[in-house]
Amino acid sequence: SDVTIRRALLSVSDKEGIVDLASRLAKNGVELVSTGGTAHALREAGLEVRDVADLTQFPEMMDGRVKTLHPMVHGGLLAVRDDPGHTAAMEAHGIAAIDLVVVNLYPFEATVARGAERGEVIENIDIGGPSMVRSAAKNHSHVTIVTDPADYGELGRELADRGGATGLDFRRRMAAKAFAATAAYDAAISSWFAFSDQQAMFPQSLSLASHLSSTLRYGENPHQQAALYLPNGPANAGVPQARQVQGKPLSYNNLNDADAALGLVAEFSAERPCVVIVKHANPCGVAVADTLLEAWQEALACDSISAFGGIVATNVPLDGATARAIAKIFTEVVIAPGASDEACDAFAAKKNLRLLLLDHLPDPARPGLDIKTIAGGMLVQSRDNGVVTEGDLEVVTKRHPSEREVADALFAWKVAKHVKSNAIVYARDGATVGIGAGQMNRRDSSRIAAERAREAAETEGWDAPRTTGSAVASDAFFPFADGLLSAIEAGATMVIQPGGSMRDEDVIAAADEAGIAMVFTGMRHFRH
Ligand code: 93A
Repeated sequence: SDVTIRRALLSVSDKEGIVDLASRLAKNGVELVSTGGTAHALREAGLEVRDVADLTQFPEMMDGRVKTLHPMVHGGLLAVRDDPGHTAAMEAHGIAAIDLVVVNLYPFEATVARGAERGEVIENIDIGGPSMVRSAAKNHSHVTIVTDPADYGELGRELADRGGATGLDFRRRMAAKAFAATAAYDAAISSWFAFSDQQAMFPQSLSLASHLSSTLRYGENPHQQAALYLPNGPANAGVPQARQVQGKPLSYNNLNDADAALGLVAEFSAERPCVVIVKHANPCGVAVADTLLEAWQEALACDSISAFGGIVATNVPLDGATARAIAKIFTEVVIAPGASDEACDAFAAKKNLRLLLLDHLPDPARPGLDIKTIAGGMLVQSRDNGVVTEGDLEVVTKRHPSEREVADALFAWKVAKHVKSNAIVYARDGATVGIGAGQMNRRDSSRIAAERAREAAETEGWDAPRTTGSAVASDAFFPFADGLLSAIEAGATMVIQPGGSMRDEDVIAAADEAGIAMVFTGMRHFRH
């Protein structure tokens, strides 16, 4: 099954290593055939090359769009060498066999990535290249196809070992790689067509192709298998890589929770230290304060029961005092943009605690994709990178909110964006005081959040739950006044919500009657 290479067609966009490879082939007495640019590069290196145009008796035409799309090329690639019908056709038309094809394609993704205009992107859709790749790969019983400069070395060794021939194993492996390359190439093109008008989806959509990064011990449950995949190409740009400094390997749930915690804490500017505690992918305590230690204490006070076994994220580097306080309760993961030596020492005794450090926090406004699988397919959407600022707020009640209420409302709103729907978040003085997550109706989320605040007051020995005088955020509009009424009952004096319900008037009337302030954001933050 060894096939001796007598004639090779070289046509590469990435010219790296091609001269070395061609010299080697020439020394073995292989006839070299090439397209314009490649032929030029080889001649410059002093090699003897035959132009494809000479083989086809047609000039390269239409700005190179038609160079190798010709029966003299594809006949030479596709002919089954031991089929009498095929060899008769070769003889009748003067078609000579091509034994080796070295092709790499027009740089479509790189052209898109550098922001080229539509016309230039289209011109970089390679047609002739993939056709040769597919012809050669299909006929790998007789033809060798190499598409990746990283494989030139192995091709050289194969030829050396087998006296100028390649073995079937090698050809089959390279053919598999070749079809993977053309499949990925076409996937990139189709993504570009689908999303080139949507800034947020593209070019991230090109990078749905990913590679296995590591296998995990198990998935969400021990009977499920799991692995971490990372996108190929530029999708990771701007997202910092976390380094694990200590602790057991990260589990599937750890990674999921740490991502949720990091995503939320990154919403808060480093001007004020912020702590986020996450459990089961929902925040159970979030606070900003003058010091990181205070922020930790306030975040913990929101729901110290749920914080047990939680994931903690900070928006500023960890200091010793905060690390010692965190280390007092059982914590699965701590993730932070750096930690002092003192902080690292505080965690060192907790062998199981996984400490993850980053150089900087990810930009919450970055574009990107959200992917989830459904039976038989997957759903892809652009990330929820929407941000609401004070200028976006529309006051809809008679009473206008105070400055403190607005600050608490915007804080609660940021948190609510990261809470599973239906999300209700009470906040006061820069700390969450009650969080209701993942309920099927908004009134239940409201009640649970208020109940949490009552329990916290009992645990901490406060006179009253901290929902008194709080701002409350709802991730989507209140469809009825009842959800709002339970928030008023809990003592909220300010409401922030998207608005847009058919019954907005009822809801506004209920707010006015209670004398509270309410603002509409005009943006919804469902999260499922
Ligand atoms: O424009 S094409 O789609 N039409 C062709 O017939 C064709 N043949 C080879 N592109 C074609 N190629 C591509 O040209 C190859 O895939 C390779 O990327 C490139 C090499 O051109 P040159 O040797 O002129 O640099």
